[in-house]
Amino acid sequence: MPIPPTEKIWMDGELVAWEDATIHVLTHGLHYGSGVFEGIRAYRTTRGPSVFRLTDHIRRLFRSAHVYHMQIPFSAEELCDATVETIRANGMQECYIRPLVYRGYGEMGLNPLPAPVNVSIAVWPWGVYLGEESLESGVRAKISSWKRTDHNVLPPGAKATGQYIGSGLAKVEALHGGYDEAILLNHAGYVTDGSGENVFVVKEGVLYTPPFSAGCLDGITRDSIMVVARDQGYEVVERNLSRFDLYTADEAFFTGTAAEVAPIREVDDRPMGFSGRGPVTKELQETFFAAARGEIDRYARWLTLVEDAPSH
Ligand code: PPE
Repeated sequence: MPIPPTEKIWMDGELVAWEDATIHVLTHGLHYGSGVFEGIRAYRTTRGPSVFRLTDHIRRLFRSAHVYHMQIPFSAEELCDATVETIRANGMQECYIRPLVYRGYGEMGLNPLPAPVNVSIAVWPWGVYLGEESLESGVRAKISSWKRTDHNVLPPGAKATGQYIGSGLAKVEALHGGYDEAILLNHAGYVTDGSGENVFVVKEGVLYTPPFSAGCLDGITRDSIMVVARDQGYEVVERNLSRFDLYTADEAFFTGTAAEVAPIREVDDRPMGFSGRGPVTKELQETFFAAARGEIDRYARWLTLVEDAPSH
């Protein structure tokens, strides 16, 4: 489905009309993937829209930019304010938010340093990422023949636009095979993450997820789920997972801003112990949504209420 247009997009400090948010075809980032980005969601709460873990996302954006020698010409605070301003300007109650920092129009060539650094923030309604049914019935995942980039190929902890071309290969392979999502292994054969989600398995009431050293993104939803799970009394272990661990889990699920908390029903045609949404997944999923919707005081620190934020 094409992106549903909203009113305004924030570009380098200005709100411009959606249809005017265009760039030159010789933009560096378009040729070489020299950009970094974030995916953030805002949820409806009884106190108006609220951005989930905004400062954590913006901090990760700065870390990603730092790795690629990009000097963002705004402070983290300015980008947080700009995010809120963009949501407000579009009158969104719930939306997906896409901040993008990219090498713009300037010099061509592989040295990115002479090209300017541009920043944009767009918001739009993005429904259930892995399909309407996914949050309840779960998805069918396939272990990809494509490997996740090694730490010395492209740092997996930096959310760079260019690296997602590899995630696209994995995603298409999964879709062509009749699956919903891909799970990528690293070169040692251990699980890293999905094409755009972190992975958890549940075995005998304990949660397991790969460590960053395996080559996954330091997902903010992953972190939220770890906090929520521990608060609910679950043990959460970060350790390398093999495909055997996926095939023999009681439950498994993906976490991500776009995907939210999506149960994995099968991996490589092997149904999970609980085929569908298992009880632990359901409990954590419900708690996650309640936290994001401002229903749990304990997690109020994760919310940035759009109506409370200063306007400029
Ligand atoms: N791993 C990868 C590779 C990844 O891209 C994401 C986010 C995650 C894990 C989960 O991270 P977090 O969102 O902080 O919990 N993927 C973003 C892009 C999805 C897209 O299709 O574009 C997202 O979820 O916004």
